[in-house]
Amino acid sequence: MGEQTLIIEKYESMVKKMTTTHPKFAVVGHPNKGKSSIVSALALDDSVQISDTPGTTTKRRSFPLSVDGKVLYELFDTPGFQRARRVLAWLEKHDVPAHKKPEVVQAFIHKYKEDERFNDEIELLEPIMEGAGIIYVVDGSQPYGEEYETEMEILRWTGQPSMALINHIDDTDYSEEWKKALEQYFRMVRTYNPMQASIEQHMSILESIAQLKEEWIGPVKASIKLLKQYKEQMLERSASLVSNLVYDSVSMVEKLYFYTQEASESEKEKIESNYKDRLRDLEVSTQKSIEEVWNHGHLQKEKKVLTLEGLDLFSEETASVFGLTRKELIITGATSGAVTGAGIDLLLAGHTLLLGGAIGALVGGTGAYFGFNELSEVKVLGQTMGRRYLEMGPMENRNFPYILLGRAMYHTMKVAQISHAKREVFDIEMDQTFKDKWLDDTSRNALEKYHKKFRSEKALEAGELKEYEEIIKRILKHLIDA
Ligand SMILES: Nc1nc2c(ncn2[C@@H]2O[C@H](COP(=O)(O)OP(=O)(O)O)[C@@H](O)[C@H]2O)c(=O)[nH]1
Ligand SMILES: [Mg+2]
Repeated sequence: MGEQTLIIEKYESMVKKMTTTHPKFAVVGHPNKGKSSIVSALALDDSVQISDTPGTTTKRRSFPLSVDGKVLYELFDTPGFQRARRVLAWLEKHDVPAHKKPEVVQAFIHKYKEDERFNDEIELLEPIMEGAGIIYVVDGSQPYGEEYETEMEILRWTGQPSMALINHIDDTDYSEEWKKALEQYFRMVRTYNPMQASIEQHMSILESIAQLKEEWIGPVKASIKLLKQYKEQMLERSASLVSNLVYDSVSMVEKLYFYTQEASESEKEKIESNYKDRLRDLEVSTQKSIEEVWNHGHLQKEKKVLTLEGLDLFSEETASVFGLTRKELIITGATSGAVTGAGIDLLLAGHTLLLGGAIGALVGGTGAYFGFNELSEVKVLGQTMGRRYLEMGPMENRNFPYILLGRAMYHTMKVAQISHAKREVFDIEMDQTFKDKWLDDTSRNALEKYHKKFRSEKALEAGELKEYEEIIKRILKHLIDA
């Protein structure tokens, strides 16, 4: 795997490194049709200004996508057309042959550059006349209308290679009429939804874009290759973060010194709450790092939308959504040798016995089960007076690593799939069947061996965490690509 890192940089800091050869695209169209959303999705950049208010963008802004400081391509977010009729009327006053039309557009820019009235048109035409390909964005959920022809006609005057993207702001579909009209002006017409944009869709749009200009085929193909590597890299980094989270949490040991004869109840409560807080902090910081890996740093800063804060790590509801049910927990115990003798008889006797009181009897008797709130015993350690301490950890609850993993997998999957164009609050609708999607018997058996090692207080052998990471990566890949 290559060591390239993909960096989203501000235009100002990129300027020096930019060559003039990379492909450039100006995303243009009517106000409020999703231009900025498309730029955000294609540049993997969640800092693009997206707004319900038409006319939010008044200056064009550049969003280069770069790997290792080398720009793959550059997108321009532009203001929407405002005075298309006036502009076209001016252009049409010049009766010139087709190959001279771009010069007339240049002349228009030159003449009205300082004129406030044409600010938006100048801002959008300039990058095009400097060589950017045109991506014309329309909203396929609104009917087609002749007023768009003025804009499309102006774009034709520029002589630059162009394509149209049909976006759908809501569910109504007028794309058939749009296609018929757009095909008269653009060689390529594609449908693209910036809100659902997956990396696959992204690559497929890039494939089309490459066709616009022969000299772009090479660089765009190279971009596609790098983006694939980049996605693999994001997956690897996520798997590594998740693995470390589980290892650090399960093996964590919290100590609390006390200086009296016996530890007080409040000291026992204190160590338990310290222990839980550290586990929660670990989870929160891992989530944050994963969001950064997938370039969702801004979303996190503006609104805490991607965390799973509503669902406490230690609640029973969380356990049932992300981890195992009591029944499954006992089965895990059995496969890892924790439930023996009478426990196994009960287990084999059939499901009904595992319900209600039988569970209490079974788990109480064997000691294999800790309630969701019981994580690890508080031990009193230390011999010399005045240096005694309470100790909690490593994690003895066998259910816990699965809960933690389930939450981490769910969070990573959502972060990996959310489009960079999304701005509204991200809804973590709990799906009671989520655990079935990631945890089958094979994975559980593969994982259990490592969880046992993590809580054993023995040092890990070389490569052991890496093996665990591979299993996590495989599961994550499956979830994200599904
Ligand atoms: N549901 C939905 N909303 C969209 C979509 N594209 C854009 N929007 C919304 O439409 C509004 C205008 O989008 P924006 O990208 O700022 O349009 P621009 O003015 O053309 O740059 C914003 O509120 C977006 O969130 C889409 O595909 N689906
Ligand atoms: Mg905009």
